[in-house]
Amino acid sequence: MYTLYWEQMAGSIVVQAMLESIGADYDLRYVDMGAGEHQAPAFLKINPAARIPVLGLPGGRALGETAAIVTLLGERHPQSGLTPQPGDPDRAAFLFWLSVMATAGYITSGRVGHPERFARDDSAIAQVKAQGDADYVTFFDLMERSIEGDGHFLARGLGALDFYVAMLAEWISDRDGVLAERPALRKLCDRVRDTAPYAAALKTHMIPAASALA
Ligand SMILES: N[C@@H](CCC(=O)N[C@@H](CS)C(=O)NCC(=O)O)C(=O)O
Repeated sequence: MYTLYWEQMAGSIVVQAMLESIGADYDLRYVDMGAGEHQAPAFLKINPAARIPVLGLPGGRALGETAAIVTLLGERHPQSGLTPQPGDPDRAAFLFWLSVMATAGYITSGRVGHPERFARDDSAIAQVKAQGDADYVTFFDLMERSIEGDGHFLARGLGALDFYVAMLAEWISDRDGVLAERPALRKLCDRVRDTAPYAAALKTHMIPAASALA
């Protein structure tokens, strides 16, 4: 049994979509980041980096960092076909794009969402936000140019990278506008939203929940 520590519209979306796709047994534990629960001692024992998502593994260990979780889940469930396995010719592209999404994508979304954390004083916040917005658009331009498949990131078909990039697109404030100008990305995001695993994950992440740590 896996345990997914999650928060509304957080990076746990891609992990839950993978768990659903795999057909794994898992339970959900909501962490109220607004109340600072990710900074509390109980949670820091689970993830010392104080971040969501975290995946509790069968046997008691826990793993943070979205890219690490995606890679591990893919390796533990190769039959799912969600990630190219070691030795697969697509493995290098998978690792490369996963790393790009985790850095240029996820980290930039943090600058857009919380510019105050990247500014030394209040007067710099607006500039940080403006540059974050511009970098986020640049990231989605890169995604648009790099989609190999027809409605999927890699030509081989639906996989974890599709769940990941579709999740990053959920966080764009002008999602419809950005996707309207990027047809390949829009097709991918539409296809992903139409899949049952991702739709289930998105539904979970849109509904407020009660804390599981309180
Ligand atoms: N590098 C981490 C970033 C995860 C992250 O920043 N998650 C956000 C929620 S989407 C978070 O936990 N933020 C806590 C905070 O901002 O203090 C990953 O890829 O998993």
